[in-house]
Amino acid sequence: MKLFKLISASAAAVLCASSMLSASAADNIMTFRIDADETYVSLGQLEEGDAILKGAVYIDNYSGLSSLRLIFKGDEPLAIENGDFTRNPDKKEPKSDELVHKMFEKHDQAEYMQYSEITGESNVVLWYADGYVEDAVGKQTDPDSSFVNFDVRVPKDAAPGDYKCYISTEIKKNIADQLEEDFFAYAGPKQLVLDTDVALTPMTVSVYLRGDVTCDGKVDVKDAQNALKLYTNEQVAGLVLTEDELKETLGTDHIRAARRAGDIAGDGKVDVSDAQSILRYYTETFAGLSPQWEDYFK
Ligand SMILES: [Ca+2]
Ligand SMILES: [Ca+2]
Repeated sequence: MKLFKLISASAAAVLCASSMLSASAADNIMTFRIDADETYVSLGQLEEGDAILKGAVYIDNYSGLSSLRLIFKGDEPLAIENGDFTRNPDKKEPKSDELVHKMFEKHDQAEYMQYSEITGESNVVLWYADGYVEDAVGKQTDPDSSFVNFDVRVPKDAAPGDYKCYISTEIKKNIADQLEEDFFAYAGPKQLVLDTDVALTPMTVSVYLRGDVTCDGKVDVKDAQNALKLYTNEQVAGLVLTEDELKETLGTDHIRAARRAGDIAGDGKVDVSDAQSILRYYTETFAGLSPQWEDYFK
C-alpha cells in the first residue's frame, strides 16, 4: 500500500517524550476534538433500548494537513459504528454519485474503514490532501463542519459511569516488526508532534442514574451524604478539589456521571437541596412508596 506511512522507532520516541509537555503548550494548536449531540445518558433512557449518540470529529485551529490517520476507540461498553466523512447533502462528485466531503471538498484519498480484516482494527480513517505528494496541505471548504462522524452506541445494559471515546495514540509493532503509531498527521513534509503541533481532545459519555452519586446503581443514604459533602467542600468551604479528592468525596471514580446524578434540580451544580431530595427519595422508597423526582419540584 503506497500511501501507508510508517513511523520510525526514533520518531515514536519523540512522540512519547512530547506527551510530557505541559497542557498549556496545547493552547491554540490544531486540535482534533470529538463531540456529540448528547454526552449524558440516563438509565431511564436505556430502559427503552440502546442509546445512539451522534458523534463527530471537529478540527479546531486548523493549521494545515497533508495526510493523517485517526483510529477511534471507545471504552467498554461503548461501540463506535457507521462512521463516514461528513458530506455535503447538496453536492455530488462529478464522476460518481457520491456526495462530496463537507470540510475538505477535495482530497487525493479518503477512506473510513469500519473494520479491517487485515489488521483487525475498527474505525480507521486515512486521509490524504489533494496534492499531498507535492506536500500540499488541504484547503478547508467548510471549517465549521465536522470532519468525520459516527454513531456511539451505549448498550441498554450499560452500568453508570464515565466512558471515553478517543483517538488512539497506541504505539505497536506492525507486521514488518517496525514500531508504528496509531495516530499520525503531516503538514507537508513535517510530521506533526503530539501536544506540540497537534492535540487530541477525547469525549466522555456519562451514563447515570438520577440520585445515584456513588454510581453503584442504587439510590441510598450514602448518595445524599456524598452530595452534601461535595456541596460543603466546593460551595461552603470554597475548595478546589483534586481529582483524587473528588473521587474520595463522591465515592466513585466516575466524577462526571456522579455530578450529573447528584444535580437533581438540573441547575448545573450539586447543592444542599439536591442532597435533601436524594434523602427524601431514599426514605420514601424505603417506606415502600414510588417517589417521582419531578414531584419534588411542583
Ligand atoms: Ca448509590
Ligand atoms: Ca442542583
